[in-house]
Parts: sequence; structure tokens; C-alpha cells
Amino acid sequence: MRLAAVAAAVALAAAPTSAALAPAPARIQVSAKEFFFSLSRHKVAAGPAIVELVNFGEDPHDLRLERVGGGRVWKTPLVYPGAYYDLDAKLVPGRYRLWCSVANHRKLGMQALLTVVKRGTG
Ligand SMILES: [Cu+2]
Repeated sequence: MRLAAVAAAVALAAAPTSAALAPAPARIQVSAKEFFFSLSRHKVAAGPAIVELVNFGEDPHDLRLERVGGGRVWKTPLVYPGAYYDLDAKLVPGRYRLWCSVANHRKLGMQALLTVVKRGTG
């Protein structure tokens, strides 16, 4: 997956200027451990985003992402200790809830909030 991303980035860099005008995806890293989520940032600009779940814990975890007020729920598969998963999402302005859907992990504290602002206002 990482190799494919690098290949895509190289292809983009070599593409004509029109492709270069597409916004670069925002990146948010979510560190998972028993039992909390730690976000690399709490505010990003709207548009394409790569939300990376990294499991620093001892149990498998996953990531669910949903805009407050409803809508699509973005999901990662189960991520095992020491592994990571890059979720490609497209975010519109608003507040988003992130949580782990494994067992009762959300209740135990594996949840967080992310604010998405209009591009150019963050
Ligand atoms: Cu979990």
C-alpha cells in the first residue's frame, strides 16, 4: 500500500501542471494504545485526507470516523499491534468523531474529535 502511494506520488509529480493543482491530502496520524487515541493534529482543512491508524498497543484496534450529525462512517480493518493502516477519506467542514469499535474500547476511552475547517481558513 505504501509502495503504491509512493508510485502515485511520483506519477503525480511528473504529471502536467493541472494535476499539480489538486490539493495535497491532509494527514492525520492516530496513535492507538490501551485505551486511548492520540491525534497528531485536531484540526485539518477540508478535502482529501489520509487518516493513519498506528497501533502502538498490545491488542488489535480499528478506527471509525463519522461526521457529527451523521453521514458516511469511514472504517479501517482490524489493525494489529505494530501495524498501521492508511484510510483515504474525503472530509467536508464539520466536527468528526473517531473511535475504536472493538469490544468496549470506545467506552474505555478510545475516542477523539477532529475539526475540519474550510480550506484556507485553518
Ligand atoms: Cu481498540
